[in-house]
Amino acid sequence: VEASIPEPQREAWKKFTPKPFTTKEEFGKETVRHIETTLARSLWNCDEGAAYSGTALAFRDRLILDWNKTQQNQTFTDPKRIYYLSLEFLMGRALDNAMLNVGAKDIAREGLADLGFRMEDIIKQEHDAALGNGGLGRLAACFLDSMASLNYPAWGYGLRYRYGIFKQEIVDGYQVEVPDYWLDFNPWEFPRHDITVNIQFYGSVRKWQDEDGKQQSAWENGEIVQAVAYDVPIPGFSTSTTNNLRLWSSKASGGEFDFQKFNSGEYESSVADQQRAETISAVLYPNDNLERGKELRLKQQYFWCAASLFDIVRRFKKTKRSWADFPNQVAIQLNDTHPTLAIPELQRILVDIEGLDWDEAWSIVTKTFGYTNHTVLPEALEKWSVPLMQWLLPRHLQIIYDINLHFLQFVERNFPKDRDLLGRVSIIEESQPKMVRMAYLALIGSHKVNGVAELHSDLIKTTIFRDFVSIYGPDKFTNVTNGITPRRWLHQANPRLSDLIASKLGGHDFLKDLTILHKLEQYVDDKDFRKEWQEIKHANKVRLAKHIKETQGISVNPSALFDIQVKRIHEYKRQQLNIFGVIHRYLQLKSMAPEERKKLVPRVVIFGGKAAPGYWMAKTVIHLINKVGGVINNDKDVGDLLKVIFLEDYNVSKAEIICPASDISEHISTAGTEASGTSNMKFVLNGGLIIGTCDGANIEITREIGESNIFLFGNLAEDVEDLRHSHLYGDYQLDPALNKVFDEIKKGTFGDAGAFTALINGIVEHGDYYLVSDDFASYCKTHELIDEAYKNQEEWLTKSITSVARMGFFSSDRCIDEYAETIWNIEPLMPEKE
Ligand code: CR6
Repeated sequence: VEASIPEPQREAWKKFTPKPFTTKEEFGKETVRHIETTLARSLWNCDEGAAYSGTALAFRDRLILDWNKTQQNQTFTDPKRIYYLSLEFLMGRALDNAMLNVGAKDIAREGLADLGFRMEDIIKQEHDAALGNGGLGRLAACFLDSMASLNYPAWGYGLRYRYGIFKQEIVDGYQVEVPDYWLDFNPWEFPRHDITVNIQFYGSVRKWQDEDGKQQSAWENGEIVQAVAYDVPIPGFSTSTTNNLRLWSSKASGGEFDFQKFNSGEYESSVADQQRAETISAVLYPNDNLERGKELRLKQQYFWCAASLFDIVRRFKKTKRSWADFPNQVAIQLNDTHPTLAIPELQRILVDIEGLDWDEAWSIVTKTFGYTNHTVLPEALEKWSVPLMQWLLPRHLQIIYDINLHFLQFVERNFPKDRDLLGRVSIIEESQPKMVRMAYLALIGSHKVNGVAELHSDLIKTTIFRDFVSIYGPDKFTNVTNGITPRRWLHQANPRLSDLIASKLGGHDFLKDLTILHKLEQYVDDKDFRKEWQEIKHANKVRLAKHIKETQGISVNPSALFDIQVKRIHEYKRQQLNIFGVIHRYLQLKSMAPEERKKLVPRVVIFGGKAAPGYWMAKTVIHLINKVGGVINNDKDVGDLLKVIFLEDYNVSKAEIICPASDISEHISTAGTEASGTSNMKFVLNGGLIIGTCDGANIEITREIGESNIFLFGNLAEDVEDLRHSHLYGDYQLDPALNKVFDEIKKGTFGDAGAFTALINGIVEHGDYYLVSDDFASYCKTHELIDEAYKNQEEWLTKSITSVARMGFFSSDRCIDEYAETIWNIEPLMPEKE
């Protein structure tokens, strides 16, 4: 690689290179310089917002110095890199994370204090980067943190949405969506106007035979949209490795076409073209676990895949290696099926543009890609209509048909005479209209397919991908159980607990090797340690109670049992089971004599989560929770014994306050539906116990922490299908306690009963698909056990400490190391020594 500064001048360059601040004075100087010059503010008008901006810019400068070195080191060493393609990155706030990862939070705190600001207030000024829906997007963010912390040469590729996930407001108990315009001031991104890619849509395919009689194809006459790169530095924890997250933004190409329009007086329509182009990256689709086949979504997917692959191929070509070397230099992980078009796109680049033979190209493609499946829910499996794809991406559709042909021929050779099998595994579903099954394409185009928890990885092999196990054998399938980054979810969210643990384990090394936590078990009987542990939990509950007071105006008692369910609202996650359980508790409480009530354990039941804007049933559940809260919270008979809170606008920064504050959290999906869940890990790592079904990662959490430290209930995944069948064809018996709950709702106790008819009928009339009634009795019983257990605070505390000590497995570092070894075949690249 040629350096742009010639050898003799490099000394001067090095002399002028800025040095990162190391003292509070240097930090203060940098911050004030940014406030005065970059922001054009002065000491007369520096509010907390400006102080945040100045601090963020000072840290950005620091990150970018490390970022430059990391990228340079990668360019010179040219190791195999991993490219993580995800349509969602739910990053949350960046400042606190940057300060902790570079280890300069204390310096900044003192520096800010000298200027008259409190760190806590400054951190709160930042708007969350909320480019994701839920677990899948947050997983991608945890993975970026781990890949940088472990020094893997890794890139994230995504879309730079102008609007992230909507802001949720609750008005009269209903969810209202407000746009999330988050880019007003974003110091964490670097626009790269020099890094652009032209992306084609529509058009036609021209075919011809070249001089050697070889069939050639070219995709022509389409409409061009430009992709512009925005780079976001991702600092590793306690290492100078700073990786890159590249987000693409769409822009009108501004080519001759527009120019012609301009000149011919079609000013308006040329501006309209521009707006249409910018629409591609305008908004994140707000569905979690649901796909709806919208044209704009397919455009987003192709736009992002094509730009990312162009970038990856361009980088590879600079090294002048042979194409056969591509899979030795490049690993691409598909986060769900959203980036599946990258498979036909790479095949197109290799065959149509680079002139490789089909088979040679296909062998490169399949060695390059890995595919992670995140759900077995049928409504979430992506399918795109063939006519739509024919119209938008004509050449890709041909390539997909050719991939399918080769694949089906292979299947036929190995399973002659099994016509049904061919129909079942075909990438093309023979429906009206025909559909492209993206999960099958992703699977066929990858060398490894993984699920995200053991049960889930087993389930995909026996359900949606069953036939493919017969075809390819079991080795193509593997499991990588999800994990979370302990930096954000322990150290940042719960600094006191992190420090207490560090005081026993001789420092914060456990943040880089979470298995070290097991040494905590030695201290489970240490009196002072236990006292401190309990105090920290209480302080975190006080912090959340304060937040509830500030945002909802409701006072809750921090000594009550905090029972929390925060996640997207979805029927399969069963917030309805929870709220029905709350009503059941309320009815019991009301029926007790006042003397009896005094023996009860006071509870605060906290809900939070967004419903997809078009998901009526989920919105009804939010409505019911709010109505129930309105009645119970104002009932004099109840007082402090039961409170029901719906926290508005659940997001990453709120999760950082919520997760450390639970006594119990709820992970109660119908068995076999939640692929993994990751908030279960966050709550347990912060010393909360959980109530859960035998689903997703709950099963492995139980195995690690021990059955006596978790409250499991409900039917098992293996029995779900039979139960559903019996609801429809047997004689169906509604749980009697649940029936009483329904009667109460129908009486109008919680407002207009008609509003909740569909919710009740889904269970009573339409087969109770999610087994709410089947699990109701064991759910309520288990909550009684929780009340009993909570009365014994000493034992509860022992469970809390023991659980945390056994959570080492659930670090996303472990998870990333597993991907690196079993799927990506990549090694860390240590930063150069100073
Ligand atoms: N909705 C799963 O449902 C899992 C995450 C991350 C999900 C959830 O159980 O923890 O992915 N699936 O693997 C999809 O988004 C399709 C999710 O977040």
